[in-house]
Amino acid sequence: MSKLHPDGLLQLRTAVEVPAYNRTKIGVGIVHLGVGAFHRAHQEVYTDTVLAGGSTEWGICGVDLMGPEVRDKLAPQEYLYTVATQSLKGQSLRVVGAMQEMLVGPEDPEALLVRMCDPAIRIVSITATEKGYCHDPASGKLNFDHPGIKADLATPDRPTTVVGYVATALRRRRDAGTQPFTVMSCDNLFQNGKIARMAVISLAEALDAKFGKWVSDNVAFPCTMVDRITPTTTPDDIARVEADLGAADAWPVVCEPFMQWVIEDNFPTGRPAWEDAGAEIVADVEPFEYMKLRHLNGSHSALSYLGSLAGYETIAACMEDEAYVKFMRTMMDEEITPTLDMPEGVDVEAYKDSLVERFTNPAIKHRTAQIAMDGSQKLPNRICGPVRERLAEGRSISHLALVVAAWMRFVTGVDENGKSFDVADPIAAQLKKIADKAGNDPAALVKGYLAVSEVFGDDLRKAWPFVDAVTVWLNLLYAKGAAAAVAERYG
Ligand code: CS2
Repeated sequence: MSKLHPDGLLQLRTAVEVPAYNRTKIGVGIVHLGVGAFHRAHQEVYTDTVLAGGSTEWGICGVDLMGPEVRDKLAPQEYLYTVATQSLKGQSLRVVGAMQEMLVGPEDPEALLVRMCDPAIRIVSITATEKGYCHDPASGKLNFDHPGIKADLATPDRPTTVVGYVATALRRRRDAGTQPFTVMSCDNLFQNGKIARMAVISLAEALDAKFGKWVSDNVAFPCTMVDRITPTTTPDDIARVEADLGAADAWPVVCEPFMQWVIEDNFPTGRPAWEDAGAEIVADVEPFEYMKLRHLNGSHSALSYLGSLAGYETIAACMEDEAYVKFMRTMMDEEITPTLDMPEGVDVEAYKDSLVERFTNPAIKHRTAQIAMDGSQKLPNRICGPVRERLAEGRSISHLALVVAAWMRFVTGVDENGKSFDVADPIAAQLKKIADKAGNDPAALVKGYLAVSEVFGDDLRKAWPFVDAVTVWLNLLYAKGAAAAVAERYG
């Protein structure tokens, strides 16, 4: 089988969509930090459509800040790769050509800084996951004890973090008299632009107060809401894509058909016409962020912990359990939707129906273990926010408390059969220590975990209705196991 390559596009199967534009005429206008599967299934696809519409200045330089793996796979393909959209009808394939080049941060930080300082670069976009902003999720402040931030303060010209690269590149651009780029976060963080802004300004100020002020006065950090379910690519996916593509793609991405992108219109130095590709450009992204983060990502986290405990490997497997679906829907209806204030014309009921449908798609093997990762970073946005707001109004938080109890049961690192497993979380060691101290005593576990202030702030451990509800649920999870506990209350 030949390999995916620009010279072989005409030999691909006829049903495959390929870049309908001359890639050699495209200039690079965007540096994207974090070329994970999600970015390649989302922003690259929108940008590819804009390029197919005739734009020539918005090619993407993809950056991996972890290591060379993705670059080494994509470079021989001249950065072409396949997006395989999976539905009940099978898969449809599209070869995306927006990525023009790739750089690997740790391999040559200076080369990346030079690229970021090129005046042609007008946008630096980011998908670094929640933990990539090196902040304390509960307080929303930059964590100056973070090893990456400490390193970037000590040697700013050899950055390691997203925050460090953006700050140093902006400082060099200011010193060279080049206009700053716009910084666009595309992560699942509430007010992601504001978090990115806070992180970059905090580091900039610590480096030099005047520079911090300059960033604050001159750099735009639009907020965005991004959505497309994109599981990690597996060897099976690679084989299936190869069979239908008619060429071997070393690193395709698989995703659901649905995609959505809501972007705050705040790009003083220009942007691609992403609206031509279906993005919604709005003055205020906040209501859309709430709607998506709390309903979709909140439900995802809920199912990932309860599902992992019950041995359900994927979200689609969770959706085969009627009690789990009932729980998800009840939590959204009773405790999440009432926290939203949506603009007129947005049909939240239809949105929730579509979520149930999307999660049920059996062609998407989205592993509960993947979503369960980094819960300490995800819970504050997804679950603790609505809990806090509802407590302040004296409203019920019972379903949300089950998510917190399931997270606590999960991060003990011992499954329902007594088998130990590794918890993937930046504070896994701290979480394990708490579990070791508390043993299997639910009340002691609740007390220990609620004291983790980066997740629960300093207030939730004192909110008695919440503490009690979590304790009742954790007792039930230990007594019956997750599947039976959910069946008992929602079956
Ligand atoms: C998921 C998200 O892994 C997770 O935490 O909830 O990646 C989710 O699939 C995306 O936000 C969907 O747009």
